[in-house]
Amino acid sequence: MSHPPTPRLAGHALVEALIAQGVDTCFGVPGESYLAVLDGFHQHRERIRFIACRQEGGAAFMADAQGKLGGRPGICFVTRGPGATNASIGLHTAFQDSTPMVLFIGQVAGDQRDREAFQEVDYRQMFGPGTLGMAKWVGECHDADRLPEYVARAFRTALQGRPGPVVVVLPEDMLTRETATPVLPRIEPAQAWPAPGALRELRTMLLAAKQPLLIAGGSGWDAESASALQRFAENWQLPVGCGFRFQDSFDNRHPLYAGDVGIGINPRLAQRVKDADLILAIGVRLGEMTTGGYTLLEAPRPKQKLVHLHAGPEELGRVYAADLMLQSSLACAGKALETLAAPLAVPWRAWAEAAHADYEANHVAAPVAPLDMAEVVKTVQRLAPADTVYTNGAGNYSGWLHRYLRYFGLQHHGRTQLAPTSGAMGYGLPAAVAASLLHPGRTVVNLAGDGDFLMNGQELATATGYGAGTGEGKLISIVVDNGTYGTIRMHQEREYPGRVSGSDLFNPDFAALAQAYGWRASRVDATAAFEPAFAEALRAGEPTLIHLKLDADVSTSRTTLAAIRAAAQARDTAR
Ligand SMILES: Cc1ncc(C[n+]2csc(CCOP(=O)(O)OP(=O)(O)O)c2C)c(N)n1
Repeated sequence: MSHPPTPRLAGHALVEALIAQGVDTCFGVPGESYLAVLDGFHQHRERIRFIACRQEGGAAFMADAQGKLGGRPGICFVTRGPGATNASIGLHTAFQDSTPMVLFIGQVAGDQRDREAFQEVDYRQMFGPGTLGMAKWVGECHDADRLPEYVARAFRTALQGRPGPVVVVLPEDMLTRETATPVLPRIEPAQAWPAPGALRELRTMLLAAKQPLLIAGGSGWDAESASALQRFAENWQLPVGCGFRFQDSFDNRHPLYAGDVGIGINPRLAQRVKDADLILAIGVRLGEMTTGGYTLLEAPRPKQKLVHLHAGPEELGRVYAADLMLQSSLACAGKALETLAAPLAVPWRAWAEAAHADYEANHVAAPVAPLDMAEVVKTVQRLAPADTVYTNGAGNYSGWLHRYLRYFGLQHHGRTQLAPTSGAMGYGLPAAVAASLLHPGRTVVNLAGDGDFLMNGQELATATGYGAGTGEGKLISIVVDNGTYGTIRMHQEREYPGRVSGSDLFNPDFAALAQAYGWRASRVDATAAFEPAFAEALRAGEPTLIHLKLDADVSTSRTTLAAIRAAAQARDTAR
């Protein structure tokens, strides 16, 4: 019979509960509201580490990256009011990405509650499920003996159904109480399998289809289920697209791959989505970015027949009245789908081949001088190891990555695309730092815009401080400096041509800035200089920033600001 632990601080018990859940790394910014937890990290420093970040937004993005990479909740600790408000961007991002994550927030002592005490905020109001889109659950633990129960519930809620972020609020006086409470065992989420009747119906719909298209995505896949999904696609010869910023859900090198269904979608794929007679949306949310603003699939009743498989019942039918809805964990989905017996031949072979040919044709780019971003991305992929993790935030620069990088499918190296479907600027650098610290043997490449980068540039210090990118795996940040919030400038030229307002940027010397943080750095103005700079970064013993100077007129992988402005002016003159 095991004996209950000897009494220890609740803050220590909390750290022990995390260790029992398999956590070995937490991200955060310290605060006086949870000193007892920090003391717990000291107590158990052989088994768990606390990475001190430079801003809670960066810390929360790191936890999101941890959740995406490991499939278990990423862990972030922040202090009350100012810390929690800074961290909120990571919570929102994790919610939109369905990333399992637990945000622990230090709280004012119980006997000070509801006085608007120093930095007091009511997190159930602020982040509660009623806020829609911030957290799946907010718990506030007032009883030290019940801390393991709260941790277990937090992990279960973050993982089960549609994964997502949860918040656990920790009143300061609770954390300093003594407790002999035992920790609870590691949580494994209950898995939902698609119902057999629904699978039979799906087979009937497939047999009746002429031009089907599968769109894969979402969070909760494992390698086995991702392989099984590929076999399902192969058995039925289904062309496969990937949802916005879930481009690693299906192997982009596969002859059935059709491209990504996101911002900057290949226009031929957009047309194919519209022309399909059956859409199988497997695991992916049918959000604004994956549906072309609810136009590729008309809301609420698309012209195409729609099958939607998702882990969360609340997502099924939220917008679209699908013809068939299947609730299933993604770890089960592929395995269930591959059991559907396919006919010997399908009538859509040419359709599937054309879909892949369109994808390949979209890789061919007209050369751009002096700096060709398509070549930059292709060079990165050619030189970087196959299991490289790629990260980005928001901005037009990400369009080159999305269009020209081939992601290899989850069964090969797990998640290799860390990118926010929420379009949160500032995500990429902290996500890259986290990936590098969690997987020191893997190379991590971040592509950032100049606006995007400086939203969390301070996390360069976290990387240096903890030795990221100094081992076998390299850490490389490529900053695309066009001197403008280019995405906004593009929209301005489209809506209000020639009237630039609020989108020009003053920039530091990014290379000098990185060097001041202890990074190596180089500056590249022309395509030919990129390959040697990147090759050097792959050999280096420290993390490297490559500062790219890009003409602001090179707006996207498809058009220029001048062309957008001219079209808008012609439109306005014709009015
Ligand atoms: C946190 C946040 N603030 C504002 C925005 C709105 N926004 C979207 S893209 C963008 C500009 C991005 O500029 P940059 O990083 O320089 O990339 P570029 O578009 O020039 O390639 C802005 C301001 C956002 N998505 N996220």
